[in-house]
Amino acid sequence: MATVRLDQKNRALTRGIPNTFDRALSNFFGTGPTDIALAKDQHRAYRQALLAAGIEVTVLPSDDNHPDCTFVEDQAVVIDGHVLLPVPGHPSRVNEQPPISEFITRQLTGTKICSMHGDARMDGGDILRLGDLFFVGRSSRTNDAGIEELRDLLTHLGHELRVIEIPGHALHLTSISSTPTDTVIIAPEGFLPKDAFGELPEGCEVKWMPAEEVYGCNTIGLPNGQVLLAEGYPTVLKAIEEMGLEPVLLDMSQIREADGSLTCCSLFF
Ligand code: CIR
Repeated sequence: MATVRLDQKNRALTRGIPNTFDRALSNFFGTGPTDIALAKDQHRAYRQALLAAGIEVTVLPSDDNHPDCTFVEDQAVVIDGHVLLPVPGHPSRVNEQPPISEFITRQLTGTKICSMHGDARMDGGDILRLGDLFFVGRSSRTNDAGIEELRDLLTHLGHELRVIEIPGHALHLTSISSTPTDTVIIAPEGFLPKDAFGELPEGCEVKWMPAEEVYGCNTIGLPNGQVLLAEGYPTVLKAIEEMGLEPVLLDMSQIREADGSLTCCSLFF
């Protein structure tokens, strides 16, 4: 989701919360969801917010064999209608991909679908797009071989890719940054060096937020001027309001317990 520009956000794929969600991987923001019914309600509210903003939302059935299956962002990289199917960086997540790739392939007929091979590993959550400039996190889930496969696709499309080192106490690049518009990155202090994103195109900027609001830095900007935000991060909320955008606050507490942020739960295509 972090790989499409605002004007490309028309349709979103989501996937329900499985009954095994309490077994989702949880090593960063959370220690594991404890209330699956509440997680399902929070996911429903998330889908509703996208629908209310005029996005066409598809919900794939969840899969109890894959506790992390809700986090569809990691499973496919859609860039300008092209699709890269990564090999997910955690072995337990590899078999989540087939229903997602089948759906995307059916929807985007006639487009180029590339699959990663060999030792390449990548989670879609490590990619961030600012207009036509791309960033990728080198993380515990995304390795150099994966980054080179992404670079091949972006070079073919004429886009620049910059690599950012993700510190060991963060999961993905999108766990610690997002682009609520095509010209602004928001990121927490203390996770990345101040020059991590390099020199940005004219009119673009990074807005730094307090470290304790790291989870709130993952936002979803929408074409209608709304921005989905997690509840409980006042500095991020104020920054979004000061940008003249309309915040839509969502309770993400149980999804956060599984280290999932807002962008992780959808794949725009
Ligand atoms: C995982 O560890 O893979 C999941 N529990 C959370 C994935 C979150 N996805 C994302 O940041 N793009």
